[in-house]
Amino acid sequence: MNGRDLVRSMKAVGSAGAAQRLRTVRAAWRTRRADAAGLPTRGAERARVPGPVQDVEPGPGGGVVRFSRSELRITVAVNGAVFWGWDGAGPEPSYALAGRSPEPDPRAVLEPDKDGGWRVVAERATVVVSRHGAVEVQTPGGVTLRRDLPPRWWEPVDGGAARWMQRSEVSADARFFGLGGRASGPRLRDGTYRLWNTDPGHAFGPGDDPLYLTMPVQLVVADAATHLVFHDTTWDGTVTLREGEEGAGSGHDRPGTSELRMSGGPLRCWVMVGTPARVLLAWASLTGAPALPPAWALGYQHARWGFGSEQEVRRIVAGYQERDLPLDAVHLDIDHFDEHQVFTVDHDRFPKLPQLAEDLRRDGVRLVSIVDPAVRAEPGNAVYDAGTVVDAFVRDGAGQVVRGEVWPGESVFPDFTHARVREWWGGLYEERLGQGFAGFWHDMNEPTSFAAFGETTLPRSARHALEGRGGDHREAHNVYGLCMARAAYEGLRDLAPRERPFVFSRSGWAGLQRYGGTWSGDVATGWPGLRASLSLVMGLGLCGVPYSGPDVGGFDGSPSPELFLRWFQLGAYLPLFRTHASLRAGRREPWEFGPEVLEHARVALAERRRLLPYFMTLAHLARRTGTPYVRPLWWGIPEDRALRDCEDAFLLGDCLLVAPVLDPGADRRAVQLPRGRWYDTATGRAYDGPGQILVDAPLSRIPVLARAGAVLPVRGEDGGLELEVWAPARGRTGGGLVVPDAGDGWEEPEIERYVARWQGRKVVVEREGEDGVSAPPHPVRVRGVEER
Ligand code: NBV
Repeated sequence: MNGRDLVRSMKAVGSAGAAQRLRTVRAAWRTRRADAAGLPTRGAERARVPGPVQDVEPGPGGGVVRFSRSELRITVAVNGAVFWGWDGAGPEPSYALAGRSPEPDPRAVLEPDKDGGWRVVAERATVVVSRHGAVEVQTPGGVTLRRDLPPRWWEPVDGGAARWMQRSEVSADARFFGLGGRASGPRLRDGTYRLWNTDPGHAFGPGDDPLYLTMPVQLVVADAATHLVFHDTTWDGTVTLREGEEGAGSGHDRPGTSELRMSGGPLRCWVMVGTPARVLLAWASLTGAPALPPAWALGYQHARWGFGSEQEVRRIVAGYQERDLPLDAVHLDIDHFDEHQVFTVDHDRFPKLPQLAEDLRRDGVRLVSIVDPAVRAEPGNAVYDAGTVVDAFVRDGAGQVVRGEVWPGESVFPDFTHARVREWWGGLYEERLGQGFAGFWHDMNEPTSFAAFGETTLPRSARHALEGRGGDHREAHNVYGLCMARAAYEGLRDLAPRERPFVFSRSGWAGLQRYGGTWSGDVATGWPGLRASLSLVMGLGLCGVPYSGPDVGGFDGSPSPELFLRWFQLGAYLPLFRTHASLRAGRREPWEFGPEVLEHARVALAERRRLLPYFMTLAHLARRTGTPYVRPLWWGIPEDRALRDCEDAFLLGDCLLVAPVLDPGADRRAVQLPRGRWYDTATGRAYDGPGQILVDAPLSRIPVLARAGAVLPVRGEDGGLELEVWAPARGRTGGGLVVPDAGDGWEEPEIERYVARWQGRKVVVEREGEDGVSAPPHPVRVRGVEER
């Protein structure tokens, strides 16, 4: 947060502003002093490269290759993922991994390669190590996907963390995606991206980097194959990407490059090779299955910073009800806390919160609570007192509890990298459950601590438990939000074992999906912000975090009716569909933008509700396969170059292609179609891909196309499940999966599998089971036959 932004947000908190501003100056000085005393000074450094190969030691799944000044450990795991670590680094400990690292694949062996190098041949990839420590990943057919040049370290002469650099080349046609939530993607253009979770301190647009949730995960899509590379290091760093060029200078290809520079931490990585689906499956098997949200969290949710009082919440909810607009959850922001203190309630403005929750619940509306990690440092604050007793708060190098400045004033920060602290914090959600909250929204957990100058986070020298290993904030910063999410998730599993926890978190790291999802944070109101929303959701999905969505309408200011509507229409097709805005922003209720917007928003809401069983099925499939609900158009056909470059549309599951309107004044738009037949769901008109088409996009709707042959579960008018079937192309068959979910709980529903085919002039749908085919147990509606 820079000075101007700080002043702006201070204004937002009102009269506390002046005193708080002073405290942010004090906090900044304290950080500076703590770091001066607690961090090693950067003195002389010695550069190092691996040097020439000396010998090897084969081991399970690969082995160790020794160089004169380093050693490289390579292991191919049973899930097909390849691990390698320099300087003896192994896969554990790791905050990203879901459990122990996967077993080595006994079939993979280290064997000599040409020119004194070595290689490990595995089923899905071959890893070739050169004599000087370059590491190449090849497809089983021998095409090079990635070539890492020998790494380089700079070691402080008087000890301490070495910084390092890893330069890699990818094929000239490759495109980069990932690196967590990036506003300028999803295709990552040439530039430098920082790996340090950061609250930008103002409403952000596509030019802002980094944001709240970064991770060193690159998904690289190329003709020969897709690969995901994960550098398992939590420290601060940068990635500089440069796309390659085919037929550059004198007809030769110029490879794409990635240069990773880290300020510390182990140099180790995982690589997965295959189709996008296989790669994400391997990634989920490594870092954990995405948590399954309760069904209501796939509905429509409404939030606001500054709802003010119980009456206002009731008024807003009544506004939805009177207009017959579906609403599934309302979120309460920090203003419902007593003076912004986490796990408290302002009883003047919210005197009967459990009653409010119960009344809303009766109408099918859940309450969600914001949870900030910063605890007001004041004896008498119950969380502070209890946390002090269990020694929960982060200390500095001299052993003093670190104090920062956040919404509740001078604050302390739980050290979520300690199991005991997580357990204590997880137990605090009991108070929230008692108030009637059903879901949790983690904010400010980069972590953010206001500062008049310098970084708006904890001092880098602050000490953390790091699961008993001990270390400082340089290492713990990026996993702070991840560990907080873990604390909540595990606490909620204990406190309400029959319900699926619903947690979404602003910050996080690789593996966040195990505990919940995320959202855009404070995306700027404006057309660029709308585009950034989609970029974030797609990019995060490709990093294994499938549940997310933006602040529909943007966080600040007031969107034009048109912008609000277009955002709302996009949001209706994203996993987290939530309107939200800042204290000072204009309203975001759909009726605040005039009757026309209201009617069109109503259609979007109805469609979202109708698609709920489909969203639920996608959530189950994400959990089982790691495949995100929202996928780039190239998902099934990564070799289609035109799709690879298309960023303004997406696939929602296998069945739908959604083409949001991202520009003002549009009443039609171009859509890049993947191969096969697609129906415009509004008109029933069929189009054959691949190719570009122009479709109508009147203010009343955004174009949504259905894949020929698709079978998708929808909610019928009576609330029951129905199958919507889109006629396969003649001579072809189609099908789809349905996971009938009970809405909450842990029961494993059986996946239903359907096939659709032509029988004479009719399309028939059958359920395929273990003992043959049968008629579907749900009503079927076939579309795309008569309309053509
Ligand atoms: O808690 C207030 C806001 C919240 O509404 C928003 O969604 C978060 O991203 N919060 C940030 C803190 C204040 C930001 C200026």
